[in-house]
Amino acid sequence: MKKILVLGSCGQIGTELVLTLREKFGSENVVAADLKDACPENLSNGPYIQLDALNKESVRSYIIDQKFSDVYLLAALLSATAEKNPDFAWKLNMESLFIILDLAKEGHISKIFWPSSIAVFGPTTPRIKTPQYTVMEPSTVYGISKQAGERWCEYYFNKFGVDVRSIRYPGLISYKSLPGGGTTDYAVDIYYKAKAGEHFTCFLKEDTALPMMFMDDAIRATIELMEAPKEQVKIRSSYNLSALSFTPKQIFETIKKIIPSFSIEYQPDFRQAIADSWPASIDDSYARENWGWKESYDLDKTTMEMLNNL
Ligand code: NAD
Ligand code: AKB
Repeated sequence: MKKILVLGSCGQIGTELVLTLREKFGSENVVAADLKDACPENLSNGPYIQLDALNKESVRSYIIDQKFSDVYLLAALLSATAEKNPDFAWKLNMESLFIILDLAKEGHISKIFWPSSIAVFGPTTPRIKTPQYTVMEPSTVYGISKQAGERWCEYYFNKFGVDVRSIRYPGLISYKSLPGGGTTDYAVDIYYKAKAGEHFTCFLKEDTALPMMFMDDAIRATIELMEAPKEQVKIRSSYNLSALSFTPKQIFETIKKIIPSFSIEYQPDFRQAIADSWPASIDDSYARENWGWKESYDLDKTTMEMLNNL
């Protein structure tokens, strides 16, 4: 029987991942863990523990004691927040990963999921249909930490046989939990404003295309990758994964078809430079070929889900 720990469980991805894993593997077998002292209401259908991913002794003793088979490590600072606190972003994003990789190397964990991001790419990367293997010169501290993390994951797999699996998520769109300080957050905020009948001020220019994905697709991809037979997981750095690519103007027009009075203005801030350094679209043919990935939400379907559920 699986026993799963989701560390960094109270954020945008963790909230939905924990709920889906609990449906699949049983609530009592999926422990949510986060810095937050109290379990949020929406995760109260199963076990919760306050755990600091940087507290090496606590994380080690808890994982060794509880004998987890799978660990999903989600604690991190995202792109926009990381630029404001680069030293701490590097510390959190790297040290938490080493604690978990070392536990797996010592045989205390069977399988790790660690998310990477389209932020591993940089201004010198081909922007359209960015290939799996290409120039990678990230210009943000977040992207540098994700690229280094990918290299270490592959190293631990090759040298020590650690079964670590990873996806380069695009920007994720969801309604159950707010995003945590990224450059793609505008594509969630815009739905909140539209639904509230308010004007939206976008922090990116109208023609800035970025890769995106609805959360249900991202959660399904994550679990499909984790459940894939080991021999099908041929990439141990991180898989490119794609579903949508759109600009602020395109998402606005999709919403306006449903809410004709919705209005927008564009006031780019420091996040514009981050977005400009990232791909506009992603080639994810390895994920499709290796473990059968296929998205099911396009932009119109995503918009319907967001507006119906917010
Ligand atoms: P988030 O900011 O919404 O959530 C992160 C969670 O980690 C929060 O609940 C926070 O309290 C917790 N946390 C922070 N420091 C911690 C610590 N020291 N110990 C324990 N918990 C801690 O982030 P998210 O959007 O859910 O992202 C999760 C992972 O996925 C991150 O690694 C992120 O880089 C990656 N990712 C996210 C996206 C996206 O669009 N959401 C895209 C690409 C990659
Ligand atoms: C961010 O914008 O920082 C994240 C990501 C794409 O990694 N959503």
